[in-house]
Amino acid sequence: MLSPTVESALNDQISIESHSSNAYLALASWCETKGMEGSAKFFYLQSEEERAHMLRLFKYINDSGGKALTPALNQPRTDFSDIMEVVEYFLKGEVRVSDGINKLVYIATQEKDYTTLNFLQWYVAEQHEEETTARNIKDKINLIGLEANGLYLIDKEIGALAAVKPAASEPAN
Ligand code: OFO
Repeated sequence: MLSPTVESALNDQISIESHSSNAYLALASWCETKGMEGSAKFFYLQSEEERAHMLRLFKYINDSGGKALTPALNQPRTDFSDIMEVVEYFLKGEVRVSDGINKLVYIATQEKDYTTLNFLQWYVAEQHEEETTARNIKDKINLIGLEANGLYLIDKEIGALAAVKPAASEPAN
């Protein structure tokens, strides 16, 4: 059984994951309209992943006797000057998600809710992975540069990341 405090914090995280899914859809669209197909594929997949993370929270709250709330959608940012700005926005988004997860872990600890703490471990590991991915892409862009054939190579690199990503799956529990 969830305490009202934990339930409300979990619902806050639903909003964050939902906003990320929406924001990454906008990034995918920006990339696609700039002819960066590899990067578009990567962000479409990221968007799906964030939705899967949101659904995992839905299931957990409802299975634990609470009520998952469908969040309102905010208009995400749609304009960027270049791919570096897109990736920086992506990294910022992941840091925001991590902050939300850390806050949740803190609240679950305060509430002595060890089941929720255990549930959150998957998110803690996932966020570490996602922040690393975003930082690695940023490093690669710095290395390659945005001039001459740089954009082509960057798009290939980001597209290659999409190729090794497992398809986002529905939550198992
Ligand atoms: Fe769900 O925010 Fe990243 O992975």
